[in-house]
Amino acid sequence: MATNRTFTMLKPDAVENGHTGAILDKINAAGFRIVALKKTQMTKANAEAFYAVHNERPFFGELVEFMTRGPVVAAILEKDNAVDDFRTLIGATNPADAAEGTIRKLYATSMGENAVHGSDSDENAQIEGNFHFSGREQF
Ligand code: RTP
Ligand code: MG
Repeated sequence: MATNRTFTMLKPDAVENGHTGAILDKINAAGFRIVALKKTQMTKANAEAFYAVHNERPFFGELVEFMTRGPVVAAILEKDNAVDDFRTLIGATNPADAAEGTIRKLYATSMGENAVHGSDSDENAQIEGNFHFSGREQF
């Protein structure tokens, strides 16, 4: 299986609740290599652009409000089959449906405030990684 990259953000709920270290430990233990990492706060314009694919959805305003209310921890991760394996590690969007042991099962509070983002395709992983990190910040 090819080594490739995914992009993640630990969302404001996870950072506020003090779960940054525990979630990074789980990501490390699952075999992902950290290519880039930073704590940052998105502006409204950043969040609207990042989640533009959802701009017609009823939850869009709430999502932008949530994602900008405090800092996130953004990272590019590398591993064999990174996109799919990372989505397995984080679990279903709604923590009530997430498998035992997944990051969302352990740390998410609701469907909206679900602790962590994971890219849904190789193409989006590249777009999202480059949204947050310059070439000189990726190793
Ligand atoms: P993500 O993009 O953050 O990794 O999450 P996902 O693929 O599992 O879910 P997606 O459908 O892409 O939705 C993006 C984020 O929007 C919020 N959401 N809220 N209240 C709701 O019904 C609702 N539905 C989605 C969540 O924060 C979700 O992760
Ligand atoms: Mg998504």
